[in-house]
Amino acid sequence: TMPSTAEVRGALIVFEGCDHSGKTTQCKKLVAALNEKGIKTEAMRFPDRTTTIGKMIDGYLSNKCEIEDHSVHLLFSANRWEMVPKMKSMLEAGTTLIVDRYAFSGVAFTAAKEGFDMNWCKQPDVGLPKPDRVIYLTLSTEEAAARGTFGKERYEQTEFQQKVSTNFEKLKDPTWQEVEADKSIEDLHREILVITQNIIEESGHKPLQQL
Ligand code: DGP
Repeated sequence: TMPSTAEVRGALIVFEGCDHSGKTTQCKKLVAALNEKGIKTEAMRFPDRTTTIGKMIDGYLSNKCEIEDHSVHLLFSANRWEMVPKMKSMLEAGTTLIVDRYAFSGVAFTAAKEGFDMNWCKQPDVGLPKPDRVIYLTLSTEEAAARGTFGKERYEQTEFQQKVSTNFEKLKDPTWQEVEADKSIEDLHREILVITQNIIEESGHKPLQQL
């Protein structure tokens, strides 16, 4: 029978950052490039709008329905928890996961709302697999403005996004790596590819930690 665990586990790499920083584009290019190099890699994104919980979140984000702020915070967290068995089994089987947003977005976005305390916001995600590295994409204010206007989804407003950025700054720890995203898609991709290959090599023999 096939062994269910690889000798070397996959790395858990999360992308966070403000809107228009290019997270989604970079995640896609990175997954393709790593697989091409023979490093087994899969993409994940949160919120995952395909599940039952994800569909509720999608309705909320697209302003089709209202959900009380605490309640929706717990739904976003539940949407991450429901993926944990899949994440763990993939990592154990040696697959690296590239994740577009994670618990840090959860804290940064909800704590940007009136009356929310960062510590309260962190609690539902305590115990989730801890990323080996968070790649935090940053944009200068000028470049962010140059990248155009926001869409129609909830949270897509400049003032709110500024509060979110301030919150991300408070969440940084030594596992975060800040990468300036004010450059071409290809230049940024090359930089990220070098960084992630190092993380994958370093992480394989270390146990997975928890948030
Ligand atoms: P995206 O599909 O990456 O565009 O993300 C959808 C929006 O939801 C985006 O504005 C960020 C926000 N978001 C992501 N995760 C969470 C979360 O856990 N809690 C809250 N309140 N917002 C989140």
